[in-house]
Amino acid sequence: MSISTERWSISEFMESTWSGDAELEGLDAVIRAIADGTRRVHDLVQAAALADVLGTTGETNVQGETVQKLDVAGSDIFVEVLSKSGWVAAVVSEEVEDPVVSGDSAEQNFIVYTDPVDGSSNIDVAVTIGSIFGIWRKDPGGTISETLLRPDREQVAAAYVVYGSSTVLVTATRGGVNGFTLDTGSSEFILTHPDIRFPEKCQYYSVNEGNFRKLDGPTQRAVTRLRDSLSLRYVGSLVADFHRNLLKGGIFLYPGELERPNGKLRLMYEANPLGFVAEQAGGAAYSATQPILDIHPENPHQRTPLILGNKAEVEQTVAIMQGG
Ligand code: P6P
Repeated sequence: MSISTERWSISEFMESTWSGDAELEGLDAVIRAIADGTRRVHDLVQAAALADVLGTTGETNVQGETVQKLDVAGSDIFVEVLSKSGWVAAVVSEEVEDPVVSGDSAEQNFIVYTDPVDGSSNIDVAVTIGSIFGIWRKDPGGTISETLLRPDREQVAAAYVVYGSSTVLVTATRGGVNGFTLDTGSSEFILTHPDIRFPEKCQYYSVNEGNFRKLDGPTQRAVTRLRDSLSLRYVGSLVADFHRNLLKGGIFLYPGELERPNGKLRLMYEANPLGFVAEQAGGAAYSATQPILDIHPENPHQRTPLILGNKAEVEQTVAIMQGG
């Protein structure tokens, strides 16, 4: 059933909004590739047990984490569609230790970092999961390997997908943040959330309260302050928690712990892309000490603490965490 024919498709939106902006040249091809991959992952997520994508492969990935069948399927799909887009020089996936290089022609000048299926273990219990993409331009003066670790602030765009009660693809450029809902009847992504901005009011905080005892004193004080003033919403799926907080107002934290000072989440394909989206939507994203986008990466899979959401709430929380 086609839900709406009155709203822009993602292609119509990109043609109307991005064409003519030299900084975005070719980005539409990358987003179309992500949309194509998302349709395929959406089908797997919906089929789940029927497509034999539940459970683990029995292997561990380069991070030493248990690999879910959907992790591998999603990574294979997004690496394939991005590599075939004609505009991507290399893809770095959480599931693949080394970058997948697809070519170094003049047109292939994007580098894409992706967490292809974030929160994948939730698929076994039919809970919302997501895909995350950070998009940089290759440095024209350097080789691909030399320019893989782009400074975070040089990110050209970011995108994420939330596979929930509906499948929503959210794109962010310096021109703004826009959400597109998959119309399963027509397989089109329809503009349903134009110009997304964080609401003024921060309603929710999202943190794993079960880790409270692992936190240092200032961080415990910061979490206690949030607990005393906001409602707790924690799915255990970063994209689900971030998307709700972006639309309804909220702050997400995965802080460093006494035994794990850099926390759990990845800089290049979780914190950076969502930090880019947050900043373009009027929010903020910090590690324990600085804006996420000010971090100069040292390796593609490095971890970082992440405090992400309404700007005022994030800045106040980080100030307390720093002993303020
Ligand atoms: P915990 C999912 O495994 C994930 O990487 C993120 O999507 C999520 O925010 C976080 O880990 C949840 O971690 O330790 O609270 O289960």
